[in-house]
Amino acid sequence: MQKDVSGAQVLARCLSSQGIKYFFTVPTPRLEPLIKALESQKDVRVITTHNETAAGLMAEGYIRRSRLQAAVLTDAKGRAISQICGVTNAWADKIPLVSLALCEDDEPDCNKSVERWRFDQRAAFQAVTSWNIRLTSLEKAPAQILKALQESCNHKMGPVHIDIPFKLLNQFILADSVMILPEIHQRPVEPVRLRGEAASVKQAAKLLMNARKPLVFCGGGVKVSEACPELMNLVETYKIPVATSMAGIGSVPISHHLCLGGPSYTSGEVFHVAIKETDVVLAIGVSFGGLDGFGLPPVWSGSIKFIHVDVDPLQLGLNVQPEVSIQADVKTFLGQLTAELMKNNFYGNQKWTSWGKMLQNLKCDRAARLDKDAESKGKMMHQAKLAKELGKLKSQIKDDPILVMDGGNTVLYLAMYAPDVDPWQVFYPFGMAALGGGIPYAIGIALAAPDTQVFLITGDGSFMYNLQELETMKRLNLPITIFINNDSAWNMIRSMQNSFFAQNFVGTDLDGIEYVPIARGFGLKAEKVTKAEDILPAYERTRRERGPAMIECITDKINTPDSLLSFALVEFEGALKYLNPLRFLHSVFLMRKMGLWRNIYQLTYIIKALLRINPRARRS
Ligand SMILES: Cc1ncc(C[n+]2csc(CCOP(=O)(O)OP(=O)(O)O)c2C)c(N)n1
Ligand SMILES: [Mg+2]
Repeated sequence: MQKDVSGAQVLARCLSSQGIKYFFTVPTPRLEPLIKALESQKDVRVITTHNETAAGLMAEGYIRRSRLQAAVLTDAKGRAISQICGVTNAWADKIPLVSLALCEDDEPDCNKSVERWRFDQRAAFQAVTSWNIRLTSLEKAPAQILKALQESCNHKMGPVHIDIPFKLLNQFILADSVMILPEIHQRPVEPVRLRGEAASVKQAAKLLMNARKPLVFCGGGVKVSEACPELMNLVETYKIPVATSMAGIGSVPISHHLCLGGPSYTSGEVFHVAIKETDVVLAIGVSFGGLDGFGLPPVWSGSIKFIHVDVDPLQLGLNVQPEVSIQADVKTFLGQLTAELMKNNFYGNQKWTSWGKMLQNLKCDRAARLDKDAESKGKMMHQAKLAKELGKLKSQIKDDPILVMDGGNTVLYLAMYAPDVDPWQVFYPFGMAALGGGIPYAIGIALAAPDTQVFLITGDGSFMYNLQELETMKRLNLPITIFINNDSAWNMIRSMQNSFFAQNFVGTDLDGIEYVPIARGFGLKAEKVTKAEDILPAYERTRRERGPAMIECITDKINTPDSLLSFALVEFEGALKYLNPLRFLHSVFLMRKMGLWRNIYQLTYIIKALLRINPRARRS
């Protein structure tokens, strides 16, 4: 009997029949049969890129927005390693990316001459995937692929890796000997509705009802669980102040009176005061990372009782030691909790209103100061002004553009000044906070939402990580506008050198780079602006026809977001107990260079947050 299907065809059919329709790759001769086979499948698109890291990030961006699974496909070894950066971002943010890479088997290897040791590729992916496998035979491949896809979308949700021995691609087998998987058109990423254990929910409700100053702290898990309405219902019914992690931004509108905003990096002292004074924190779908001060003293009060709810058991008890920990889907849990509170005829606590009011006053104080900063006049455009202007521009556009953020201070300024964003309209690699995802994310997201405009707002440093993909953007003619915040610096790092290292600037200036010719070199329309009022006309000129465009916005590198001082809090407070008094005096001596007022302002900020004192807020 004639063996009639190739390995490449078997694999392409399995993946496509299981709803994987987008593949992001860097082609190589060895991948050719698989790419050809994929392209012959119905509705499959293979997007070729210039770098495996970018390919991974594009696939991830596609999944983040479409909530459909997609794959990154690369050749082996160096090419596979290059995809790991994208896979790692997916792992940190629980994106069910399908990572595919060829691998060496005992095949004669074209790279053998340089292979001095056997590289265990699968092991390299192990740390950053929730599951991985090496295909063993074509007969078994369909079942193995199906298992991988199911593992990526279980309650833990995350990327999976499949190693494909190169020799399988060119083998032939009988079509009859391959299991035919039932055809599905798409593979949607859906939350797993896991119920919390009833006794623990009861315990959580009891703890919450007895709280003096409760706080809800929510993370990206709220969005993924589609639990924003339930969250809003809980905080509004019981008037509980709510803060979000960076990943949770948008779960509650920042302008809502009970919302304090993101963590300290974006909401400043209001967050510090809240996490020092609260006695019970209901932490939902959040993993307490470094950006959140780990949920631990000295940044958070040590006497907080935490109720921690997450669908992934590995997150529970990882940093904070919760009083009550519940493995559950956030939406399902919130339903259970509200039912339990109602069963107890609980309708809130009068004291919670004044607690919320005090925090709200702090928030308003800060908002007034931020507005003043944005209006401050200098020779160059203030970064706050740029962020505010871009927020305004975004809200003026009819079809609410999607916002992709990349950078350091650029992202902080945006989170502080941009208007409310829907959680599915804003994208950033929260878990790893890795620079450079902006351009690839924008591409993946634009492919997932072809009729929506995408705004990529990026720092100048971050823009340069993956700028080769401007070619991909142009080739696909995607409606992306890149706004570069050109402050000629790695400014988040430079700001630290400014504030804490006596302006000893080392390696953080990025002067003399002309971004407009770079973008035009790739065929993008591009303009440079130096004033906020020129942004809208430049945007309109570049948007006269479909396709990508870039607007380089020149800003003042001297500006520093005040909330960046939270870094100091995290680091200084942690270091205080080890502080050598002589070194401390030396630092004060060095700080004199920063100028008296700047010093006083920064010290007051730190002291206020440390001592939880804000007399103005307390007066109300
Ligand atoms: C991949 C990676 N490398 C380094 C860092 C550390 N880092 C955080 S912010 C920053 C500076 C970013 O500069 P830019 O993109 O110009 O944004 P800006 O801070 O100037 O707004 C750096 C180097 C990081 N987060 N990720
Ligand atoms: Mg910069």
